[in-house]
Amino acid sequence: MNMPVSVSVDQGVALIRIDNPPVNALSPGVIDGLDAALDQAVRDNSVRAIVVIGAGRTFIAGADIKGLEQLAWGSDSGAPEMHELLQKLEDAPKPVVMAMHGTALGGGLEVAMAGHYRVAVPDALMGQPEVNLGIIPGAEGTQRLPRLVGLEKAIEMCVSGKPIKAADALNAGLIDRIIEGDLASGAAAFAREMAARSESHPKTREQRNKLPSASAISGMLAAGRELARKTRRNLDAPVAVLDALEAAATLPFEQGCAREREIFLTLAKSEQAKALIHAFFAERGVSKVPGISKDTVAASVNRVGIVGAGTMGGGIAMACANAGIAVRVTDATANALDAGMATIRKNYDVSVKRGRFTPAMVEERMARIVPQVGYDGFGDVDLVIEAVFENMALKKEIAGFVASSREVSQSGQLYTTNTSTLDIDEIAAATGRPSKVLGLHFFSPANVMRLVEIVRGKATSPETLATAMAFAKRIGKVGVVVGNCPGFVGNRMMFPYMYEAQFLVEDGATPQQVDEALTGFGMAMGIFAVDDMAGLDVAWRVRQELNQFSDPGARKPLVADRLCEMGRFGQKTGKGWYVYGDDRKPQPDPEVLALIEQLAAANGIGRRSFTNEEIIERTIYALINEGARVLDEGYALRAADIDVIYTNGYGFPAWRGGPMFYADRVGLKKIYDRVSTFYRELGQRWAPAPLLERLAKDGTTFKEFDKRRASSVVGASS
Ligand code: 3H9
Repeated sequence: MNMPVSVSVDQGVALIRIDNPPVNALSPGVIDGLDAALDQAVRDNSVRAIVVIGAGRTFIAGADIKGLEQLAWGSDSGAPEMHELLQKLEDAPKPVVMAMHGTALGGGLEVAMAGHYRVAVPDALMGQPEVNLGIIPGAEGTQRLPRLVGLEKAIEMCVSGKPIKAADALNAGLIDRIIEGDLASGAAAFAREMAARSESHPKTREQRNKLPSASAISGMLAAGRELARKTRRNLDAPVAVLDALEAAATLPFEQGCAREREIFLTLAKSEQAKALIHAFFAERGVSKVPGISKDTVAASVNRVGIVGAGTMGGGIAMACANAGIAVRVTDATANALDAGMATIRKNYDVSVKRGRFTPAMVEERMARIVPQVGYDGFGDVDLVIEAVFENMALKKEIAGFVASSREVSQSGQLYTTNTSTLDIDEIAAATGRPSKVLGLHFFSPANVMRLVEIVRGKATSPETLATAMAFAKRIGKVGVVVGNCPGFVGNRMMFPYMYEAQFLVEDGATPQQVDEALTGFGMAMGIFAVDDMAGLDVAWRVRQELNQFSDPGARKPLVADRLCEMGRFGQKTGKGWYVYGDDRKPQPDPEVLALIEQLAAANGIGRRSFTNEEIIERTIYALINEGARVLDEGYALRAADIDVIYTNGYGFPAWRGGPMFYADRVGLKKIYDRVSTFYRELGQRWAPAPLLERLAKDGTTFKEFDKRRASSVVGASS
């Protein structure tokens, strides 16, 4: 059996190497192995100094989140107990140097902080990301970090969960030296130097000089709590971590550790931890797609051609340029191109103002984007992304032209379309090489939003799919493979949700009340504010293109079309469901409220008031019911994939895990019962999804369904 921790001794330095792929997580074997290795190194008289290093691509990326998942669901064996190990490291009679590369995160950084010294390669990242999993550091990180970097910096790191780079870590006092070149030998040399310099070595727990004075503590904590509330809305852990940091600044070390442990254990079993850990694994799970294995050859994508310099095309161009990919952007006229490039420039300027990029980084990125009328040079690109507006005839014309013309295309080239709703197979057929075609559905703003739906057509080859998945990853996106149905997964589910919200206002709620109920639930934005931002004309065009209300018996929303006929397209026209002033904040518009009442009266709709709970049930349950259909029909591979789509592309709160995880937590029986009641009261559109009915009656969950379906094929029914 491979031991996860090994020791080798060279010229008086014991090198303790942790080798627990893929990320050297602190499994029980690693913790025990470290403990034994440390004993061995201390006992060995030939050893003067000790270096702890990670094998493979990283130092320790944290506690084993699988263990934390068990803890969240009730098994106490999942909570690593590291107090003894950390104390032993700190009390070691020989200098212990932690040598970091890759990522030293969570428990990884906590181990590192118990060493006497820390060194790192220039591109190493260090952080306490626990709050992103709904917990706080549980291995004394909240007690040692402020002792090394000061309370203010520790607050910033623990609340944001964002890792810092080696240079920042050196400045802050988290590490002692940056090692250029080979880390193991550089760290060993440093260790020898420290052994020769002194008999005693700094113990982090004994340091107090970086902790603030008693009078400064409360101001820092108040600012930290404000930061947590503002930047980590609805999350419990970023607020709770302040209590542990307060203990670090005000209590002796051991008492501070006890306080941290208490908070950690409470949060580790919370609903938010369950949901966020689910979200973590769900996001990693999307790369597991039947038919795609390590052996499926993904072509590398170094040059991209984008058709359309509008909002989507421009955002996609930025996402590519940010990842070092050369981009050609074409549009029909020089004016359209100029406008598109001006928007890209404006967006980059905002990034400079916010400190995300330096002006030099922006120039580098701008230089990667070549605007052009016509298709010169498209013959050399590896991947084409068509991003023109949602019109099938136009999309087919472009697909036919680009894919069949010798000058602008080559046989290995992938052709993709950024349609948000239209039939990929119809577009693929127009190219004459459908195996190289798929949908890449980006979300606006495409340079910011992490989600891309990768739409597999019926002829898409495994290699094409693998290339698209690798490309999405390269440009920093979460690519979720979905099947080809109108609206794919995300938008198909959004339609019933959006229309239910519109029926609710016809029935007596107001757009503002619905939006407030939704943001109160945790959605990043209310659906009416989302509609106004996306442009009401977009959904209007989709309604026509997909002929969404062709069934004469179906209830049709009355207001949205009328708003469009009035030229109220949302934010871009200053008016939509709301009215917008210079601050772009939505304000209720009496004209819209009057219109809603008038249309309801003219159509014999009785109006009444709604509680927020009813609003949530009518909207979120509509989303879940359609999600169950999408899943059952095979357009989504897993319920967890739907969760990834909704938390990354539609503002669904990750701390609720996503709509399907949320449904599991509410209980599918309860959801099914409500859906059935709505079906009786409100009609056909609420027909319970067969899968929801089956799972509810079996007393099981979407999570269980995912486990059972591991070998299904996405898009099987498309
Ligand atoms: C913690 O430390 C609590 C402490 O305070 C102590 C408490 C007592 N555990 O993301 P990738 C797997 S909380 C188990 O695709 P990348 C991951 O599932 C923890 N598994 O790679 C995937 O598996 P698979 C604090 C883990 O290169 C594979 O590794 N630490 C863990 O894009 C590759 O992952 C964090 O929150 C783990 N800790 O990114 C760090 N980490 O191949 C969480 C990864 O089967 N991890 N896996 O799907 C990350 O942020 C990223 O994984 C990392 C690498 C940046 C490390």
